[in-house]
Amino acid sequence: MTVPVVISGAGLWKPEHIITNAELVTAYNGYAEKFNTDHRTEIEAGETAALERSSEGFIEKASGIKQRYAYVKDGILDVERMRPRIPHRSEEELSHQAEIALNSARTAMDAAGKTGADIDMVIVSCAYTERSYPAIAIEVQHALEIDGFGFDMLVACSAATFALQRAVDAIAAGSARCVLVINPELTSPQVNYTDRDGHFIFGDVSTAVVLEAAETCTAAHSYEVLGSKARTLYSNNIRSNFGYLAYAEDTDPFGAENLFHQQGRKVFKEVCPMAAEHLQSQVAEVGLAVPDIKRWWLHQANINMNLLISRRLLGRDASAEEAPIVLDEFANTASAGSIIAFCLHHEDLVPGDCGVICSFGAGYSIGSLVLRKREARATG
Ligand code: CO8
Repeated sequence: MTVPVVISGAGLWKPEHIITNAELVTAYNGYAEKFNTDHRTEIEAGETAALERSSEGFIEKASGIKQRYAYVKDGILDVERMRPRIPHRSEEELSHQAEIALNSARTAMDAAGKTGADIDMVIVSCAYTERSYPAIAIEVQHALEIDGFGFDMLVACSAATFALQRAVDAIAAGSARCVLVINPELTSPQVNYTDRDGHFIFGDVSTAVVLEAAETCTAAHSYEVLGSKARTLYSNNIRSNFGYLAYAEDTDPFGAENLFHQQGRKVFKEVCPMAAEHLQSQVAEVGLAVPDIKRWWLHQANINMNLLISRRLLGRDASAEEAPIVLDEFANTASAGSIIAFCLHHEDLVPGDCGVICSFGAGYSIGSLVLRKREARATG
C-alpha cells in the first residue's frame, strides 16, 4: 500500500431477543400441522404436498447453528404470522436500520478513539437496506455529525469485505481520511419462516469498523491492511427477488419467490473450493504463506463450510483459536459474520501476527483482507 491503511476500531451490537432452535422448530411444526389440516383435501387428492416436520437435530448437525438474535421477536413464532411484527416508524423518526447501525458504530468509534469530527466517509453495506433513499449511511452521518459523505452498498454476504476494500482504496487515494463501514444486517424481515429448508439460517446483528491512515491511528489494537481482494461470479443459486419492480410487474412482493431462497447443497459444493482457492492466492499475493496466518476470521454461514475450507487451506483441522466459530450463537448474519468473529477474537493477537477476514456468499461473491497487527502507539 502506498499510504498504509489500518483498521483501528471494531464494534458489535446484538439484539436483546434470542430465538433458540427449539422455539423455531416448535413454531414451524405448528405451522406445518395447521397447513396440513387446512389443506387435507388437496393433499389427499395429490394436488398439494404435505409439509414435513423440521428438527432441531437436523439444524444443528447440518449448520452448526444453535440460536440466533432477532431485532423483533414478536410475530416470528406466531403460527398465524411467521414473520416479525416491526412497528412502522414515521419519516421524522430514526429508521430501524440507522438505529442498529449507530449502536455498532459508536462502539467501533470508541475503540478507535474517534468522534464524528474525525470521520469523513460513511459506508453502510449489507444484504438489504430498508429503503432506497435517502441512504441509511447519510442518516447515520447526520446523527454522528460527520462532515463528509456517505453511501449505501449491497453485496449480500460480501457487503462488509467489499466495503472495507472501498474504504482502504479511498484512504490510499486520498479521497477520505477516516472511514466508518457499518453492516446493519436486519435479515429477519426477508426470512421465509414457513420454509423448512431455510427457516433456521439467519439472525440479526450490526457490526462496524473504523479505518484510517496509519499516521493518525492512536488505537490500542490496530491492524495494517496488507492487501484486499474481491471477486464475483454470477450464480442463481442464492436469490432474494424482492424489489421495486413488483409494483409495476403486478407480482406479489411478499410471495415466497421474492424472499430469500437458495440451493444450499449446490452453494456448499461450489463456494467452498472457490473460497479456499481465493484465500490461498490472496495470502500469496501479499508475500505470505498460509502457515504465516495466525487467525482466519471466516464468513459464518455453515460450520461444515468453515471446517472444509480451513481443512483445504491448512491440510488439517483448524483449532477454534485459529478459525473461530460464532455462528452457533449468531447464526448466519449475512455480511456481518466475519466481522463478528473479528470483533470477538482479535485482542489476544500480538504485534506482527497476521490474520485474514473473508466472506463468501450470494452473487457469488468472495472478499478478503489480509491484516497485520501493529504495535500500540504510546499516548500521552
Ligand atoms: N428439518 C429436518 N430436515 C430437513 C430440514 C429441516 N429444517 N431441512 C431440510 N431437511 C432435510 C431435507 O429434506 C433432506 O432430506 P432428504 O435427504 O430426504 O431429501 C435432508 O434434510 C438434507 O437436506 P439438504 O441436503 O438440503 O441439507 P444440507 O446438509 O445440505 O444442509 C444447508 C442444508 C444447511 C442449507 C447447507 O446446504 C448449507 O449451509 N449450504 C450453504 C449455504 C450458504 O452458505 N448459503 C449462503 C446463504 S447467505 C448469503 O449468501 C447471502 C444472504 C443474504 C442475507 C439473506 C437474509 C435473509
